[in-house]
Amino acid sequence: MDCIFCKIAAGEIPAEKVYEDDHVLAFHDINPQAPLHVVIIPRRHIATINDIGEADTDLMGRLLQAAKAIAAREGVAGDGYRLVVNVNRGGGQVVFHIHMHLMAKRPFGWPAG
Ligand code: IU
Repeated sequence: MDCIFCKIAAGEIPAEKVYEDDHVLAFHDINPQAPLHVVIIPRRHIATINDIGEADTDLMGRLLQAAKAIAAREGVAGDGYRLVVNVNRGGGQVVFHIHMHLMAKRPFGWPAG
C-alpha cells in the first residue's frame, strides 16, 4: 500500500507527533494553514469517509476524542478551533487516508472556503 499516512503511522516516515494511542495518531501538518494545524488519522487505512462501515463507528469517534484531547492539551479548547474532514477531490481531499484537520489560533470565517 503506497500511502504516506500509513507510512507515518508505521513510523517509516517521520512526523512531529502530538498525540498517539493504539488506534489514532496525530501530527503537525507539514504545510500549516493556521498557527496550530494538526492532522488526526486512524492508524488503519481507510481511504475516505465514503468508505467507512458500521464497524468503523467507534474508530471515527476516537478521532473526535483525540481532537478534544489535543485541543485541551494545546490550550485552544476555550477559544475554539476548526475541525475539517475533506472528502474526495471535490471536497479538497489530497491524501486518501481519512484524516481530520484541527486548526486553531487564527480567526475562521463561515462558510468555509
Ligand atoms: P487533505 O484534506 O487531503 O487536503 O489534507 C492533506 C493534508 O496533509 C495537507 O494539509 C498536507 O499539508 C498534509 N500532509 C502532511 O502533513 N504530511 C505529509 O507528508 C503530506 C501531507 I503528503
